Amino acid sequence: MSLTAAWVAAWSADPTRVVLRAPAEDVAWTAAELEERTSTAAAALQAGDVQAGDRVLLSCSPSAATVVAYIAILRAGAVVVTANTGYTTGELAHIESIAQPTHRITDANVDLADLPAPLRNPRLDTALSDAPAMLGFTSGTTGRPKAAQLSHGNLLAGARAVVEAWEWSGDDMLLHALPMFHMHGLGVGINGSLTAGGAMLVLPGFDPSTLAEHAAQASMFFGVPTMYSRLADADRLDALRTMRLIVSGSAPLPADLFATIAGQAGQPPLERYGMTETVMLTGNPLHGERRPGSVGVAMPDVDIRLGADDVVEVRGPNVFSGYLGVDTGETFTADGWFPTGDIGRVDDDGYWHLVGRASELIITGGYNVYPREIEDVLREHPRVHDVAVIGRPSREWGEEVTAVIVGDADVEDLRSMVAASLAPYKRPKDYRFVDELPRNAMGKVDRRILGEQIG
Ligand code: MLC
Ligand code: AMP
Repeated sequence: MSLTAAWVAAWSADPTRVVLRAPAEDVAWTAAELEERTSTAAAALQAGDVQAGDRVLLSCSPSAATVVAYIAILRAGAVVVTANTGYTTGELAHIESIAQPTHRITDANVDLADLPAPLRNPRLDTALSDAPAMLGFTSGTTGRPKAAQLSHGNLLAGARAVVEAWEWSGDDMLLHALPMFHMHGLGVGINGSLTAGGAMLVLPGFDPSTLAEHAAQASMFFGVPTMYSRLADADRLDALRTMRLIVSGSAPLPADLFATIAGQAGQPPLERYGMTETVMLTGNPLHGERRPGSVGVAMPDVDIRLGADDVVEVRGPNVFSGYLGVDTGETFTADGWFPTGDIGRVDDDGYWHLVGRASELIITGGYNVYPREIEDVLREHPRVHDVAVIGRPSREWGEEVTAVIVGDADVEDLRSMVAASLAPYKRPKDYRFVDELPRNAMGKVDRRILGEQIG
């Protein structure tokens, strides 16, 4: 079954229910209206020569129009290629060179007004379960993004798992304040809500006071730890008290922040763990103990084990089929499991804990950054002789991107070089200068010692 056939079935079960609210756009659409708008939009895409299997770049800010465009691409049988709206021209060009999209939807044309009149007899919701639905970009160890291929079946399995685990129903209203180009906002937020037959209230971005203003209408909120930390700083966590469920993910939730949320929001947050390649993998229980510092237990239908070097390995209907253009032998183990790159352990009660990462990945505010990509840009400066980019602990961002330079380049020069080629969240928040970088016997920079040295 296609993901969208499941959504159409959920809409037809209760067509008069309001399922999409977007106060900033004055939107309050029933299931029947959302069905009608997305089928018209899908038929217009087909009239605009979007064929089944074509790739459509979707790089838009959160809005009701973005939700419609996303659903329409899938209903038309095309593949959604997600891209951060903050990417520079160079970053976007790299993504396009891999994904080769035939069409592009950005904030400038998200209303789809430039398309021809909708086809009269569109072919909608006919994709098979193993047909590709999404290319999600994720930074590879080389530092340049790779395209993870997810099928309708993968996304549907991922959505059904969270619907079951969190007892998500048609009575729920999700307060959606996440970006709509990542697994958290799309695969969990939008796909989960549509699969459950529930409703969403979409905000154009995250801001503590706007969130607090709309919280009373909603039963669920999903955020990255930075969002909870900002709500705490703004003294607005208590707005979440009326919610049935508050979930944190995409980055580690520090135990002290867990305790602050539990106290001020009147309920412990449910921390869960996922990836672009796999949708959701584990989560703390809906009923039962939510353990600070733990990502909980396996999601329904997900198998999880510890592989070589304590890397977490997973398997299940939610797990992607591979990266575009990369041999699956390089991506999966010989017996078909996906090594996540996260180092884990299981405690005596079967709760999983993530204790590190096999790669040098930095997670800042829920976004992934690979040091190599930034180092490559900084190295271009003639007065940078050597450079290492590391993540330093940060209360606000979890980890803060920091460039450590050997050389005497001007910091403003470096900032403008970086701004010309990298999205804002990747740009170092701090530049430090040292005489030499600590290296191990293999000549590799020892990032742990470097972190200790610069404090
Ligand atoms: C914004 N900035 C960041 C940043 N976000 N810097 C580092 N890390 C980030 N995450 C920059 C801005 O460009 C700006 O730079 C400055 O920091 C302050 O901006 P802001 O306006 O205060 O930021 P804001 O737009 O409010 O964004 C903060 C945020 C956002 C937390 C709302 O980062 C966010 O939405 N994060 C969620 C990411 C996410 O969805 N991850 C899921 C991945 S899926 P300057 O220089 O202009 O001042 C995944 C799987 C799973 O991981 O398990 O879910
Ligand atoms: P992405 O490639 O953006 O999908 O990011 C996936 C990565 O985010 C995972 O491999 C983990 O390293 C990290 N991650 C997601 N959820 C959590 C969590 N709850 N705790 C710690 N790390 C997490």
